[in-house]
This record gives sequence, structure tokens and C-alpha cells, in this order.
Amino acid sequence: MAPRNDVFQNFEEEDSASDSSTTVLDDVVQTENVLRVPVKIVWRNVVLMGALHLAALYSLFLIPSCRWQTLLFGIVLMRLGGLGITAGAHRLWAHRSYKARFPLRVFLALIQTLAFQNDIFEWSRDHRVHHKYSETDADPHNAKRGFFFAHVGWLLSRKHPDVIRKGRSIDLSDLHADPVVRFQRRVYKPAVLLLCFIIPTLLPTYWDESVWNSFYICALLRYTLSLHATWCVNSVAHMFGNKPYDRYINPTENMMVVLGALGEGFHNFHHTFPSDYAAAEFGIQRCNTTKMLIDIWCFLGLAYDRKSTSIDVVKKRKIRTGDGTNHTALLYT
Ligand code: ST9
Ligand code: ZN
Ligand code: ZN
Repeated sequence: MAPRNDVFQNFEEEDSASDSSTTVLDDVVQTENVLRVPVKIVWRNVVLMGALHLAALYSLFLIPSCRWQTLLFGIVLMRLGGLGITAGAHRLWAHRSYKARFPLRVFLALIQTLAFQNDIFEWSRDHRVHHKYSETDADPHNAKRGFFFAHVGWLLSRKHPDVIRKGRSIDLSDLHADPVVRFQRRVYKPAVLLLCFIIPTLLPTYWDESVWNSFYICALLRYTLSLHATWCVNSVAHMFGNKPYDRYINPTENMMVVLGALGEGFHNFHHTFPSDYAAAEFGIQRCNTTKMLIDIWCFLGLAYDRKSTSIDVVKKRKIRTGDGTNHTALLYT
């Protein structure tokens, strides 16, 4: 097992009592201190995810009959939703790596809803658990359970009991205290219906696109592609790539993921220095679009208090625990 990431200082220490638990739960077998739990597939999610992917496949055939404005709109929606995840759910709410004023928080909550990846509270809770218990049973998308589980399988099955048990030790008081997070959680289902499906379907009719085309392209295909771009951080960037900052952990640097995920593929850096708002050593010169936008928001006074790691600390860490590589691999080698 990879050593636990010890730099996620905001969180309380692991509850060692639950680690050494000898309780045998119903249908849980304990072997060599590892709880083996039968996977409980959630068939409703399998059917919905399967249907979404079939619809996305069908959408590809509609592309030639679409107006160019529709395709452009689909791309804009995909990038906006992505930004709601990277700058909103991830760097602002899950990691508190910078602060955002109320209007920016509202904007980020709106575009995070457009991405339909669970509400901000649930997304951030699972992500904090992911960092604190990375690559263990308590990690919601534990990459040690294989590529498919880390990518999507974790959304198609019940959570391992450790995720919920150890997840309870995570401090979520800041999320409970944010009225934007509370409000979004309260209205999440109708808001998703409106922002992720209805608006993307109706707006393109303004430039005479058919409802059929816009539903498939701007709602379903756009949503499916943005899910995969995000999921690749959990799967690809936990398995393939180099490790310039910490060779003892699984997360990697992967430039393909960086490009698809608005600068989020510098995952070896991010797990080593999780509270850095850039989530990377580099900025826009390495396509870290999210960092660039946070910088612009700070310049405009919409955001402030960016946390970053000093160059000196990064250099020393590279020498001490890095794998000797300097550059993010463009492709897995
Ligand atoms: C989706 C999420 O896709 C993707 C997140 C990816 C994260 C990536 C991170 C990478 C870094 C950032 C990169 C960004 C890149 C972006 C690029 C963009 C271009 N702690 O969950 P339930 C408790 S979602 C503590 O139902 P089950 C809690 O009491 C896609 N407690 O567990 C909870 O109740 P509540 C759409 C926890 O029954 C209760 O347990 N969604 C924790 O095992 C039950 O929780 C879907 O497809 C915890 N961590 O069901 C599936 N967790 O919540 C939606 C739970 O009320 N999900 N508890 O407080 C589900 O259907 C279910 O959650 C399930 C598990 C079937 C997966
Ligand atoms: Zn993170
Ligand atoms: Zn990770």
C-alpha cells in the first residue's frame, strides 16, 4: 500500500481505532487487516449510465447535421461545466485553496450544477475522503481496485463501508457554513434538470437548431464527454504518467488529462501539495487554464487569498521523493 499522503494538513488525523477494527460485519470478511466486501452493483445506475452512453454514441452521427453554432455551444457548455468542477467544486470548495466572493461563488455553483457530478457538498466530501485515504478501501474511487472501478465503476456500486465510516471523520463545517453550498444542495435535482438538460436543449432553437439535435449534442453528448474528462483524473492520472514530486504515491502527471480537464492532470503535484490553488507547478505555459482564470478573478477582485507552495519547497521535495523526471509526460511512457 502506498504511504498515506501526509501533507493534507487541514484534515484531522486518521482514526486509528477503525483501522485496527476486528469487528466482523454482516457479509464482510476480514483478511489480513483488509476488509473484503462483496461489490453491490446498483443496477439503476448501470442502466442509466448505459443508456447515456448509447445516446452519446448516437449523438456522434448527428454531428454532421448540426449547425456550427450548436457545436460551438456544446463545447462552451462542456468547458463551463468543467470549470465549475475544477475552479469550483475542486479547488475552491473541496480544497479551500483560494477564497471567492459571493457573486463568483454563485456563478461557480451554477456552472458546477451544469456539470451534474453530484452537488458541491457531496462532491467535496468524497474528494476530501479521496485525498485523506487515497488508494485504500476508504477512497471512494480507489485506483487499486482497477482502472474501471476508478473511472466509473465506483458510481455503479454501493460504497465500501470504510468510505462512509472514515468519511465521517472529515471536517465539513466550512461546507455546512456556506449558504451557496447549502442552497445548491437543497434545489439540486430541479436545478440539474434546468441547467444540464433543459437550457442546453432549448437555447440552440434560437439559431434554428432542432430540439432533437440540441438535446443529443448539447445535453447528452456534452455531458458524457465531460464526465469522462473528469473520470480520467481518477483513473488515467492515478495509473499512467511520471511522478516528479513523489514516487511513493500512485497519482501521476499526465498531459493528456491536463488538456481534457482544464489543467487538472498534474495529479502527482496535486496529491503532494493538495492545498496549492494552481494544482500544479506550472501555469498557462502548460495549459493550466483553471489557474489562469483564478488569477484573472483575483485581479478583478472576485477572488483572493490564493494558497501556493514556494518554489524552494517544491524543489526540495522533488529531490527528496521525486522519480527524477522533470517534465509532465505528454503520453504515458
Ligand atoms: C460524478 C462524480 O461523475 C465525479 C467526481 C470525480 C472526482 C474527480 C476528482 C479529480 C480531481 C478534480 C479534477 C476535476 C476535473 C474536471 C474536468 C472537467 C472537464 N463521507 O453516496 P451514498 C454517507 S457523479 C462520509 O448514497 P451508497 C452519507 O450519510 C455523476 N459519509 O452511498 C450518505 O448520505 P447523504 C452522476 C458518506 O448507497 C450515505 O452515506 N452521479 C460518504 O453506497 C449514503 O451515501 C452518479 O452517476 C463520505 N464520503 O451509493 C451516481 N459517502 O449523501 C450518483 C456517503 O445523504 N451516486 N456517505 O449525506 C450514487 O448513485 C450513489 O452515491 C452510489 C453509492 C450508488 C455511487
Ligand atoms: Zn484534489
Ligand atoms: Zn486523486
